Amino acid sequence: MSLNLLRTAAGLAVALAAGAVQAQEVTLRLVSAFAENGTYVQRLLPWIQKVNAEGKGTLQINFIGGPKAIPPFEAGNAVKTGVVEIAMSTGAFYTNVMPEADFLKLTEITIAEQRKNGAFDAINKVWNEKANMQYLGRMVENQAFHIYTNKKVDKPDLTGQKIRITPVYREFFQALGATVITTPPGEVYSALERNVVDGYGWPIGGIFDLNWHEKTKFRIDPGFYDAEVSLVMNLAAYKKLTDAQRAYLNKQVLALEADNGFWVKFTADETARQEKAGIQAIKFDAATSKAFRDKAYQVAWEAATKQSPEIAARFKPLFAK
Ligand code: 173
Repeated sequence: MSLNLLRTAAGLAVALAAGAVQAQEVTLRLVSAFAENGTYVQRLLPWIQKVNAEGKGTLQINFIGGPKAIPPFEAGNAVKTGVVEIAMSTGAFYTNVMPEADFLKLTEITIAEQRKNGAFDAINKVWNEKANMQYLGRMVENQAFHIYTNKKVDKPDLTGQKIRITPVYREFFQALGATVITTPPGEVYSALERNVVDGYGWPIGGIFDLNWHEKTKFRIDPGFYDAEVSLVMNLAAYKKLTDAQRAYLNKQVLALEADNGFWVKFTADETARQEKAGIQAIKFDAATSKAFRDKAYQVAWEAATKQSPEIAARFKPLFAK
């Protein structure tokens, strides 16, 4: 072979290799069901940056936006149908895809433990079969839900109160006597401002994201359930990834979960910040607090069992402490 021919052959080989590398890079679109300026997205964006920096030639994530891109209660459907590949959302926002999605609020163990005890696989079996989704991992935990209200109570009784909800709180708040109104987070501020509601359900963290503290007088303790915000992916798109791409994505999701200790400190920080903002904590005695929490779980598991007896029975022992 002449030197020139050798050079051409070598050049061709390099070009082919580069082409092959490019063919192995996939870009996944990701939408958030939560506000872009909120804590969840603010933790997600640096993760996406890291995924993209370390994933050149393998996998890239294109963040397409929050509720302005796709309404929060539609993000699940967008993943199911493949309009986007990945959503950061919570089960309560895609009960229109499958009612069981909301059961994830009932986990009493960490996502790390769920991966060990079989809960994670059990979740994925249902998500694969019923929603055409892969449940990639959970990025929010250790965030109990609370009742925030402008009407003071001295016992766990919401009679006469109108409370903003999502499916998370429906049965429990109704059992406490409340009238409930479902809205996405983006409508809570104006509902408070216009006295359409007296209060709302939300986790311990995040009420400052959309300025709700300006319209909030009381928080009822204790908290109940655990706010679940997760990454879910269109199953066909997940299966279409190469083994290397799938392994890379799962590795990065595990790294994200490994940082979930953040939420423990966030609970303490946000509790203090609420107090500073003048939000008064309403507390009950120990027996009443226990009965309140027990009732929250009892009512929700009853509703889950009624909704989907077989799946509720499968999840319950795996979600328990
Ligand atoms: O209150 C809500 O909108 C809700 O259901 C939720 C779920 C997880 C995290 C934050 C809020």
